[in-house]
Amino acid sequence: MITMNEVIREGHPTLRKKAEPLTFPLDSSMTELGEELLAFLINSQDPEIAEKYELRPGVGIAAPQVDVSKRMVAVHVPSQDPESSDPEFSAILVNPKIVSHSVQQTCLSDGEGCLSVDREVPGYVPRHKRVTLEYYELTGEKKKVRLRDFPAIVVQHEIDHLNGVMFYDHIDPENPLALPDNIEVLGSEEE
Ligand code: 4LI
Ligand code: NI
Repeated sequence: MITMNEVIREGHPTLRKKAEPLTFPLDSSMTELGEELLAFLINSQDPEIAEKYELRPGVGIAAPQVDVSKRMVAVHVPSQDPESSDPEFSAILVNPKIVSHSVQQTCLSDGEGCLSVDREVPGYVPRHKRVTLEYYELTGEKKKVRLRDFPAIVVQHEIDHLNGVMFYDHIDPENPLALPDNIEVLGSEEE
């Protein structure tokens, strides 16, 4: 089982490397890793399990965050509708690639967090509001999906990890709360 002990933190050189593409068929160590990454997210979102194992909640994790420099990520975004138990988007993505995206940008009103960053970094992280994503499942099946808003943000954050990019690289160092043109702030209903 993956716990926070397996998650490397900022300063570790693997987080700044470009991860290697995977080839199919995957070997069993890589399918197991994919399944473990997704299980980590599901566990981290369960209040009892998270408390017991001291897991920090997350909706996305990339293989480089457990020091495996391969192009694999897991995403598990729960439904916004508490009535529904189906997640909004849940997948293990192998060799994911954004093939097109909106001009419109979005960002989280409260900023982004990362399992590899043990501090709060204030500031808006501009992301594409809509993305078309191509990836492979663990079986080698090719998929193409369109995502928007929070799931799209999460996928962009995780693909950044495959390229050695951290979320705060995107924050304007002069004015962290500056909003670029054509951006929609997501999350807070206030203002
Ligand atoms: C408990 C159970 C407030 C602060 C609001 C928590 C189940 C921040 C937001 C969760 C913030 C779940 C999240 C991400 C932010 C903040 C990630 C809570 C887990 C909200 C996911 C990858 C950025 C993703 C919205 C510094 C570990 N996740 N919140 N950012 N949730 N979560 N990111 N931002 N401010 N990070 O962190 O998984 S993309 Cl689901
Ligand atoms: Ni991260």
